[in-house]
Formats: sequence, structure tokens, C-alpha cells
Amino acid sequence: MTTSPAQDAPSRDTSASFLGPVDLTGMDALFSAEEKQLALDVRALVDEVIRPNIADWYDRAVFPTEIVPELGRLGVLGMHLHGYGCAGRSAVEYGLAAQELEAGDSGLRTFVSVQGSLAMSAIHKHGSEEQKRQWLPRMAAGEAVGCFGLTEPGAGSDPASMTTTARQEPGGDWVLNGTKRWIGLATLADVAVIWAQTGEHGDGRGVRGFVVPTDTPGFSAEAIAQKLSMRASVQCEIRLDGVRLPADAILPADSALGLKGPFQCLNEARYGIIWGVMGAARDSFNAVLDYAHARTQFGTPLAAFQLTQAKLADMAVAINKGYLLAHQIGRTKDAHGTTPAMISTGKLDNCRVAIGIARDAREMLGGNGITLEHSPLRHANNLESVRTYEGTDEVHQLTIGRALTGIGAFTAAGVRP
Ligand code: TGC
Repeated sequence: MTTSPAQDAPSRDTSASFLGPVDLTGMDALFSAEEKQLALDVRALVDEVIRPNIADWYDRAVFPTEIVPELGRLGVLGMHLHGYGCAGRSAVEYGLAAQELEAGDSGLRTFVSVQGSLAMSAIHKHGSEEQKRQWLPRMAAGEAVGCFGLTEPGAGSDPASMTTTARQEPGGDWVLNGTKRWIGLATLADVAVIWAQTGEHGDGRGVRGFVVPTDTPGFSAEAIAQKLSMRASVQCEIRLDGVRLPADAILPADSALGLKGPFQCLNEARYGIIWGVMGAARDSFNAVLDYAHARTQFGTPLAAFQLTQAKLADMAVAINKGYLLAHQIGRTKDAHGTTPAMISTGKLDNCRVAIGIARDAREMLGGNGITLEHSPLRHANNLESVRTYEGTDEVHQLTIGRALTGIGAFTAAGVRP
């Protein structure tokens, strides 16, 4: 049997892949020319605007608000949504954009996720026609910023236990009281989607979403300080102190009755993370591959040491597997939609793989790896947040466990008390 020269070649030329030297498995061929162009357009913005400045922004804990209109012009804000000024791109294209943004910094990708996958998705999926027309075109253009208030100081993995309330008064107005925490962008936001208990039961069944202009009296937000992760990004505490809203501020769609309303939005954000974190892993790998050629010890470039090559090989294999998982979930999402267990599989594994690669890359950089001159430790620190938000490892393990066994094990007895 004869084999083609390409099959016999001792090493594949990966220089032509849009994913760079890590593309050992020919992943370039999985994407159309249009999809690759979109990724390259996002990469160009990251290279031009983010890379030269990210160390300084991270050091000073600054989110660069000036990039918001540029992201709007690029068409990545709510890019997977259709109509109302949104780009209507596929799930795979959204994933490719997320991985390029997160190759720059997880905080940048988080901005796009919170704006597009959480705040805009909530209004697009569950909002009235008037709410969509009022907010979505401006949010897609980067002229208005949104945030998504679900998590609370005492309700993280278990949003059903939230204590924020919305009470309807006889005239129809809603009055919101409570505190939200770890809310991305809240101090910058023009509009907040706030989830609150409306029911008698005080559990997930009565949860509803509200569209809250942030200049409404009683709404205040404060940035959380002294973060060791996601420093070029803003996470906040929101206080709702008698926030009075008109009757039509509620997200009216039946799809938003109960916790499935916010969970459908979390699915979108978690999906973006599956791709995004592979961008951070790829950037960490590229950084250390370059360094291994440039750095000489014992008279030999690091790249020529067997232990270095073994580490590079393991990182590259893991990144290929992570991209292939993201690609499989993305194509399935475009063709048939996803299940929660599918999303949890990707979010769980790609986050823990990416953080491992970023940490290994830092280790290979030696002492030089602990400054902001090199990206891996910044990525690893950011990924601590990414691995935690939108569902911890344990939440995703138990979501997968429930899909495999049919038994929910989120509480000790498997049922809510
Ligand atoms: P359960 O109370 O039984 O279910 C409630 C309803 O929701 C439905 N559902 C889903 N629907 C769509 N997609 C999903 N992924 C869904 N998961 C559940 C479910 O079918 C039910 O519907 P219905 O019609 O019967 O009312 O809840 P559960 O037992 O299914 O879920 C338990 C658990 C632990 C999986 C869930 O509570 C969970 O996902 N917890 C993690 C929450 C989380 O990710 N929190 C972090 C949010 S991120 C954030 O707020 C800050 S980061 C963003 C930023 O930077 O601003």
C-alpha cells in the first residue's frame, strides 16, 4: 500500500494554520474562509489595541472603556443574536471571536460575554418588543452597556436561594430591594437585568427578570477592589434600595418564568467560555514556545531540552483536544442546539485544561514568568475567575452526573429541603 508524501512527512507545516503552531491536528481545515476571516479581524483588534496596553491596564486595575465602541464597530456585541442591530453570526463564529478576545485577556472576553450573552440575550430571549427596540441596537453598537444581576452575597451556586425581592404595588409599579454581588460591568452599565423573587414561596419558581435603567433612584453599584484576578475588568456589588419601576419593566415572556430564564442566558455565556479559555491557553503556549527558542541555559536553547519538549507536547495535545471539543459543541449548537450537560462538559474541562496550561507555561518561564512582561501568569490568575463564574467545577460535574444517572445530587439528600 502506498501512502502520500503528506502522510509520511515527519512533521506537518503548521505555519499556515490560522491557529498557529499549536495546530497539530489540521484544525484549520475545520473552519470556512469566512469564519477564519472573522477570527483574524478580531485578532487584529486585539493585537493593535489590547496587547500593547494590557499589562498596564492589568497593573493599574483599569478596564479600558474606550474599546467598547470599537467592539461595537467590529460587530462582536450580541453577535449571535438576530435583528435589532445585532450581527446574526453563528455559534462557531461567536466562539472563534471569544477565543481571540481571551487570547488578549479574559477580562476583555468577559466584557463581551456579559454584554452580549447575558444582558442582551436576556432582553432578546425574554423581553418585550419595546424593551428590545429600546436597548438592543444601542448595546450592539457599544453605545450602551448592560449588566446581569443574578448572583448575591449569599446565593452563588444556588441562585434559587436569592433574597432580592420584587413586590408589585396596587398601581402596578414594581419595587426592588436587595443586593447583588460579582456583577460584571455594573458601575459602567446603562441598564441592568435584575433577577428577583416575586413569589410567595421564596424559591426559584417565583424568580422574574426586570430591565432596570441604572439611573433609577435607589440603584447603586460599587466596584469590588483588591482583586488578584481579572484586574483589567470590573466586577461589582449592586444595591437595590426601594428601586421603583413601571409595570412594564418586567421581562414578560413565558420563557422567563422561574430560574430557567437566567439559566438560558448562562448557557450562552458558558458556551463562549468553552472557546474563550482555549484562546488564553493558546496565547500561553505561544508565549512559552517563543521563550523556549530565545532563552539559552547551559549553552542550549530551552527548546532543545527533552523536558521542555515533553511539556510543550503535552500542552499542545491538550489544546488540540480543547479546541476539538469546542468545535464539536459549536457545530452541534448551530445544527441542533445544545443540552446543559453538553455545555457543562465543555466549560468544566476546557477551563481546567486552560488553567493547567497557563500555570505550566508560567513555570517554564522561570522567574521571568512572574511579571506582566509575559502573559501566562496573568491568564492563569484570570482563569481562576473564569473557572469559578458561570458555574464552578462542582456545579458542572453534578450537572453531568445528573445527566448520566438521572439523579440530581446538588443537595446532600438529592432534593431541595
Ligand atoms: P432547578 O431549580 O431545578 O431548575 C430550575 C429551572 O431551570 C431549568 N434549568 C435550565 N434551563 C436552561 N438551561 C439550563 N442550564 C438549566 N438548568 C436548569 C430547569 O429545567 C428548571 O426549569 P422549570 O421549567 O422546571 O422551572 O435548578 P437545577 O437543579 O436544574 O439547577 C441546579 C444548578 C446547581 C445546576 C443551578 O442552580 C446552577 O446552574 N447553578 C450555578 C449558577 C451559576 O452559574 N451562577 C453564576 C452566575 S454568573 C454571575 O452571576 C456573575 S458572572 C457574570 C458577570 O460577570 O456578571
